Amino acid sequence: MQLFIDPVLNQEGDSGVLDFSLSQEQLELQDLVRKFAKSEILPYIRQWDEDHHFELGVVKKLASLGLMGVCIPEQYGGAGMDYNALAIVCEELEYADTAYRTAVSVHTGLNSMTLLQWGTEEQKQKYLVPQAKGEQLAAFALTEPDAGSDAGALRTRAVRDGDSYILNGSKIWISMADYADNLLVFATVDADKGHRGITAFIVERSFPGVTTRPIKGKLGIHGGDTGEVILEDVRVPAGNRLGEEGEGFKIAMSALDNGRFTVGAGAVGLTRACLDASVEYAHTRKTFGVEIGRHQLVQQMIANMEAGLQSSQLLVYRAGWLKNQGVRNTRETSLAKWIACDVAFRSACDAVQIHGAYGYSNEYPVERFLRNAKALVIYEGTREIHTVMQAEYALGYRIDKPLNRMLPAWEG
Ligand code: COS
Repeated sequence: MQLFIDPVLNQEGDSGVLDFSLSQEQLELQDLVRKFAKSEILPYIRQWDEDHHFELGVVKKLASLGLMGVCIPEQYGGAGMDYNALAIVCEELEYADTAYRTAVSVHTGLNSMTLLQWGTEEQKQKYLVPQAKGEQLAAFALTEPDAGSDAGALRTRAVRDGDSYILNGSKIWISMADYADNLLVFATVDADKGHRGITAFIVERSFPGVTTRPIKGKLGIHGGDTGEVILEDVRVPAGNRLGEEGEGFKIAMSALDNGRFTVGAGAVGLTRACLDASVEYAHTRKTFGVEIGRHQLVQQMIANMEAGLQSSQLLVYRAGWLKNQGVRNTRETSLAKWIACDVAFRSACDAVQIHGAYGYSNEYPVERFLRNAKALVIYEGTREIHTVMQAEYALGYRIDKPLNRMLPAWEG
C-alpha cells in the first residue's frame, strides 16, 4: 500500500506540494480551542466526571464560537473551514476530556456532515443550518441492542404509510441521546433485504413516540451523555427520509467515515494529554535518587507515546486532507481511527503506570484518561472491525467503489 495517494491535480494542473504546516487560520483556531478547553472544561472536569455531569453550557459556548459547525460551509450556517479544522477542534477538546469531543463527533461528524453529503436542499435548510449554528443539537442512532459491529442486522422497522413512515424499535449507546434535538435514525423497510433494506430518517425528538433515557454505570466518559432511544409508532414525514429507500447502510457507513475521523483526531489529543501528564510527573517524582524520567523503562513508555502521537497525527491529517480534496477516504480514515485510538489506549495505560499508585486515583487525571480511552477502541468501529478492514484492503478482498454522493470537497 502506498503511503500517500497520487497527487490530486488542482485546476491549473499543478500537483501541489506536500505541506505539513497549519494555516494561519488553523493556528488561530487551535489557540482558540486550546484556551477554551483550558478555561471552560479543565478546571471543572474532575468534578463533572465524579458527578456524571454533562455541562450543556460548554456546548452552547462552543456553538457561540462557531465550533459546532466548523467545517460546514458558510452558506449552511457553518464556519466554512476545512475538514482538518474539525480535527483540530476534536484534538483540543479531547485533550481536556473525551465527553465534549464526543458531542462534536456525533453532532458534526456523524450527523451534520451526513446531511451535507446526502441531504436535499430543503433538508439542509431545515436541519443543517440550525445544527451548524449550534441552535439545535444532533445525534446519530444506528446501534441497537442486537446490532453493533454487525450494523446491517439492525431491526428497527420503518413502514410506509401515505406521506409518512411509521418507525418502531430501539437504539442503544447513543451519545447525546438526552440532549439532541434531531436524530439520524436508521431503520429497515424490508428486513429480508439485509443491509439493502436499511433507510435513513431525520427524526425530531419532539415527534410523538420518541423517548430517550440515559445509560448508567459506564466505565468511562462519565462527563458525557450516553443513552437509549425508544421509537414507538413514530410518524416521520417522507420528506425526512435521507437518501433513497435502501440507501441507509451506505449513508451510515459514509457517516462513519466522518465520525471515525473525529474520533481519531480526538485520540491524538488524548495521547498528547497522557504524554504531557507523564512528562510532568516524570520530572517531579524521584526514585532511587533521580527523577523517574531518568529510568530507561519509563523512557520507553514516554518514547512510545511520542512515536504514537506523531504517527497517529499524520494519519488523521492525511485523512482530513483527502476529505478536503473530495476523495473517498474510507480506508485511510479507518486506519487513522484504528491506530490513533490504539495509541491513545496504550498511552493511557502507560500514563497510569508511570504515575504508579497515584495514577490509580483521581488525584491525577490519568485514571480518567484510561477509562475514557477504552471507549475509543470500542465505538465507531471496534479495534477488531478496523483490523479486519485493513487486512481485507491489503489482501484485495475489500475494494471501495465510487459513491454517487460524495462529501463536498473543501472550496477554501
Ligand atoms: N461509504 C459508502 N458506502 C459504503 C461504505 C462507505 N464508507 N462502506 C461500505 N459501503 C457500501 C458498500 O459499497 C456496499 O454497497 P453495495 O450494497 O452496493 O455492495 C455496502 O455498503 C455494504 O458494504 P460492505 O460489503 O463493506 O459491508 P460488510 O458487511 O462487509 O462490512 C463493516 C461492513 C463490518 C465494515 C461494517 O458493518 C462496519 O463498519 N461495522 C461497524 C459499525 C460501526 O462502526 N458501528 C458503530 C456505530 S457508532 S458507535
